[in-house]
Amino acid sequence: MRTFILNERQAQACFFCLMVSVVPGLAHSDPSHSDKHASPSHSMSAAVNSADVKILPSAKSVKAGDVIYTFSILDSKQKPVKADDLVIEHEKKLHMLVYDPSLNEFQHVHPTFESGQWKVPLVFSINGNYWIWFQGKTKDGADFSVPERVMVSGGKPAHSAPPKLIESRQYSQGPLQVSLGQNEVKAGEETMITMTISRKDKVPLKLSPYLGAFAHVVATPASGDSLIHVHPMNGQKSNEGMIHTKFPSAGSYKLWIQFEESGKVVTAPVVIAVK
Ligand SMILES: [Cu+2]
Repeated sequence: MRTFILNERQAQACFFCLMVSVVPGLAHSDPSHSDKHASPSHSMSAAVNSADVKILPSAKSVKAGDVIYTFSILDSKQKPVKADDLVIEHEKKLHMLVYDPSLNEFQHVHPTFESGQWKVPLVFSINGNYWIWFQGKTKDGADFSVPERVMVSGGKPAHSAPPKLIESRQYSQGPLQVSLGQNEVKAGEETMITMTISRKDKVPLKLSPYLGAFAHVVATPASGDSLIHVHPMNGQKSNEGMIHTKFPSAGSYKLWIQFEESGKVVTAPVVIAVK
């Protein structure tokens, strides 16, 4: 049992921090930042075996284009999981993170439960054997983060994979800029990386919470086979977030940082080299 001590202001700012890190085959959920922090300490809760939750997709392969992806969820007792069986987290019952093996294509979507089935629209233009992570929390308090694959064909040729990830802690899109702190990040160690959002033009920055958090940060290594999903705490300044997480192994990680600015969701891809 590890305990992280944060100062009181940080802890109060951390209403919704969830960190889930899962390696298939050795599936474990690591909700070191689980949902509510009334006290200024973060403690690890008991590991939840994500492998107990099963995803049954209606198709393992799809044609490129606009797809309605449908699936069922089974709990540890093989019982179908309906919308009522899940707790709302970050404004949604279920979060799906979708990316191709090159880590160039990324979607974060929220399925709905209709007529006994979960469904969600996805858009695929590039071929590849995509990863899909299903993240949610059952009513008994168990966080799950379960991976699936879906093969997309009939679209544009797949990007080469695995990607060569070159460290880049800055991203800009039009006048918007996201910069991460330059501190060294070591495998297996708790780390705090500052993220700063700014605008290069004269327009004032208008940040609003995205799905109940300052930002959503999703990270995966070049292999794509594990996922970290963490919500930065508010930093000292209103345009600053503090990404508190732990990268399990050395190597480069691709991060997709999502936040809302002037009413639009921005996805900022960056790469961190973990020593
Ligand atoms: Cu999130």
